[in-house]
Amino acid sequence: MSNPTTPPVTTTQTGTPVASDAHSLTVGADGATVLHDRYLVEKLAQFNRERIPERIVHAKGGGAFGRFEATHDVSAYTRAAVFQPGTESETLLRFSSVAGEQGSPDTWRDVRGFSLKFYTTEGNYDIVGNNTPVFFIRDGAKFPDFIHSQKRLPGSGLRDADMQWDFWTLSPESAHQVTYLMGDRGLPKSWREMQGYGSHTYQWINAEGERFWVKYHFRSQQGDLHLDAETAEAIAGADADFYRRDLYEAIERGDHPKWDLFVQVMPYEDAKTYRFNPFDLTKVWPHADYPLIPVGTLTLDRNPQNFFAEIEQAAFSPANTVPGIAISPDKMLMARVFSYPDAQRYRVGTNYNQLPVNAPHAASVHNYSQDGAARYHFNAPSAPVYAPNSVGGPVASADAAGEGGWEADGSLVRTAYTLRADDSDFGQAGTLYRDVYSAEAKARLLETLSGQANAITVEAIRERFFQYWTNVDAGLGASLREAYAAGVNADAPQQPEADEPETAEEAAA
Ligand code: HDE
Repeated sequence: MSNPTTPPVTTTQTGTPVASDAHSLTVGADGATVLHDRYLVEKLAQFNRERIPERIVHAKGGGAFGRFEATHDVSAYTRAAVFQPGTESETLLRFSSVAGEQGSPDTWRDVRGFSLKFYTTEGNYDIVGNNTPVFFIRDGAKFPDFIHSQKRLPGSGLRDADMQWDFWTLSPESAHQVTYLMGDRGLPKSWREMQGYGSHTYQWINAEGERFWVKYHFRSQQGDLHLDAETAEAIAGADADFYRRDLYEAIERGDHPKWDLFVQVMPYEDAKTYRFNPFDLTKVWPHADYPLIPVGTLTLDRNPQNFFAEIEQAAFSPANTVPGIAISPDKMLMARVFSYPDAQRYRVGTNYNQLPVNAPHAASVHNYSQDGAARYHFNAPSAPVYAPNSVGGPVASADAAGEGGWEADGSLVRTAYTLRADDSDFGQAGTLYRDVYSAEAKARLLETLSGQANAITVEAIRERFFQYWTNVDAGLGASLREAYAAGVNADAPQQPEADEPETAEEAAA
């Protein structure tokens, strides 16, 4: 730091002192500005390039650094160093809303992102999940269409209930997640007071090479709390950055939020005969079949020093796995493994993984990749640029990689997952509504959905909306129809009785 009494001289980006912070170089005090004012040109050009494309989804967010401590022994299921008992790893967690743009209010109803990076000794491991255990669709091919329907109309630039419900009601696999979204999970009280999930099924591999299927659950020690719709709406107007501010201020005052990590573990062979497809991202695994097993605790204790460098440029990806952890045959997950690094090469740049926030902190990089825009780190000039080589360059190792996998065979087809006995689009949504939601939560859901019914303007979509909720729960569907009919009748203009006087003058006449 410089001494405040003698600040440094302002310089150009190449370190040359500049003559003025406030005056352009002009021909006389009142004359034209000249193009060779290199500092003016540099300053304005740099400013024009301050923004990078916002994330196409999850644009608005915030995050903090912390640590994960593995407190329990799950070595029977995974060899991953990060989950061996007693291990502590540095972490970065980013929270986000899905549909809103960078400046959108934090408290609009939405699913919330929960993106976690572990800087492990075996490379970076990312769990990029949400505050819900399921998702709206089960094939990545539908993702751009789904997101288009949640974002804005091409002409007016407005968000639109008709297209949201058109998509959802034509995609019945969305029912479980929409039941979460329209319920209390859609309006968390803060990022600190919500749960996190890996959502997908992942694979764990132990030191003996045995494989297991797992689901991640992060339980907030602060509780799982929500805002009521009216409060959320008021906050959206008063403080668009409500969640971002809450997290930042909590950490600044030393109130460090914590989550306990649990996993559900399914033996590898069970997946073949389980009563529904355990890789279908629209389903949860009942805890009665696969109970929660504790793994460790995550604590956030350090705010970023620079929001842009460390949060905006942070790149999370389900492709970032480590030895002992792999993906599963979930079509959504396989699409994501392509999509995230692709988005990040575009959004941040080819060498995004060299940035301090994305580079490994506890492992080192050895490979043959080179060059590309904004390359910062490079190999020693004596290092070979190709493999195989006979001069000591890095050599890949299947043992070190500890990759997972599964058996697969069949023709190339474009079709839905094979249906099993208990596979249904609406079953688990109905269970969530009937058996998990309290009476108060049910009442709040009914009110939210009644508002949605009113926001839909196309009759055929509204009819499908009623049918969709009837499929989730017949009673809920009937209550919604009733509430809507009552509202329509209440809103209908009241006709005065034909022969009743309308005004005092008429009455007197
Ligand atoms: Fe994402 N998603 N997603 N998503 N997603 C992105 O990645 C995508 C999905 C989630 O804090 C993007 O770098 C596809 C499920 C979070 O930086 C993009 C599919 C879940 C974040 C992308 C999904 C998520 C993202 C935007 C269907 C929860 C914020 C820019 C196959 C389990 C990450 C970027 C952060 C971000 C694509 C579905 C969560 C475009 C194609 C399911 C939390 O790559």
